[in-house]
Amino acid sequence: MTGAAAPAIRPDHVVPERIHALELLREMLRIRRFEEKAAELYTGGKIRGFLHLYIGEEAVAVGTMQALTAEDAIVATYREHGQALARGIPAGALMAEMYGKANGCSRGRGGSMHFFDVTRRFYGGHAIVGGGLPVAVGLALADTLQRRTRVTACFFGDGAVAEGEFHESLNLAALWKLPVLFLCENNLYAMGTALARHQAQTDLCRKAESYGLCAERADGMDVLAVEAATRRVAEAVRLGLGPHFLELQTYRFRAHSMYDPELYRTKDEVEQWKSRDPITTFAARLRDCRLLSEADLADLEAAVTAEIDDAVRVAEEGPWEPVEDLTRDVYTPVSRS
Ligand SMILES: Cc1ncc(C[n+]2csc(CCOP(=O)(O)OP(=O)(O)O)c2C)c(N)n1
Ligand SMILES: [Mg+2]
Repeated sequence: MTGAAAPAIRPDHVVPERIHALELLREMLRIRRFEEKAAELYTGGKIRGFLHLYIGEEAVAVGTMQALTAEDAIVATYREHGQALARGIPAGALMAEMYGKANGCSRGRGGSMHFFDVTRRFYGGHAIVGGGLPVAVGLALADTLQRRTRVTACFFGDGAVAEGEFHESLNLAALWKLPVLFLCENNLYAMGTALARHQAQTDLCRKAESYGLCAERADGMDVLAVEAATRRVAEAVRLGLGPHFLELQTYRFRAHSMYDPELYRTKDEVEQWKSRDPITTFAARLRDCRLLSEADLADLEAAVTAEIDDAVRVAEEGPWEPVEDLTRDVYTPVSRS
């Protein structure tokens, strides 16, 4: 520190515990740097297929994950790199998956949109909008029938509320009081369509309430707010109070996928949201509270860079699936001849 006067701690600042705060920051940085590297590798032709970046939304994956235990299940969408990293799937297994290598978390058969890791109870990665919701209801039903006290956390976007599965899943979960935590990542757009252009009712909590769920919303750009809200609702689900709905208001800074001319939003709007960047605002807040020094930040960045470099190495060195495995896991009727 130089001799400059230290900034005052603002009254609206809740001072988090230092170790935990640095962990939250580190997790968000891991996601940001992992995705920046993925974008670079995509441009270089190392990663192919679809790639949907989560940049700008990191506080949602990191904040929510704090409230979940290793026993809980996670179901996510195709924009799931952040959830997978925050859940603890090694970055190398994720990078290798995007390369299509056999050491990827889905053996290279899923790619960016289909991360899967049963050992960590991470059940996708779903490319179909709304497709994860019935899976989450099924997982929660299994837990209920087997009398296990677990939560199934289901992430989905604002676009999913237009799908039949959203309504069917919320209805069944509420009817059977299943332990599902519905986590709606409302980033205002479904590809290029703003919520108000496809929904008569844009208050997503009201939609959930209409099925009998308790619903609340939180600022998805503030990792502490996300964590606090998720802890509250996850606890209620865990206590057997039925499914809950949490809307996280957030924003993606990048295009919908790697190809998107972004004609549906203004540069001004994007810049305004970028001024609320969950990483830089949280780092500034920690500096204000004197929980973070420049040296701490440099250490975090160095550790994250080393991890991402290693993930790329794991992907580069990983094997391709042998050609003999071409029909493995492919259903074919037995020939009767
Ligand atoms: C059933 C279905 N319909 C259409 C698509 C094409 N599609 C891919 S992503 C997307 C938008 C989804 O938006 P949202 O749920 O808000 O998630 P976000 O991309 O904003 O994270 C659409 C329509 C699809 N994958 N599945
Ligand atoms: Mg969306």
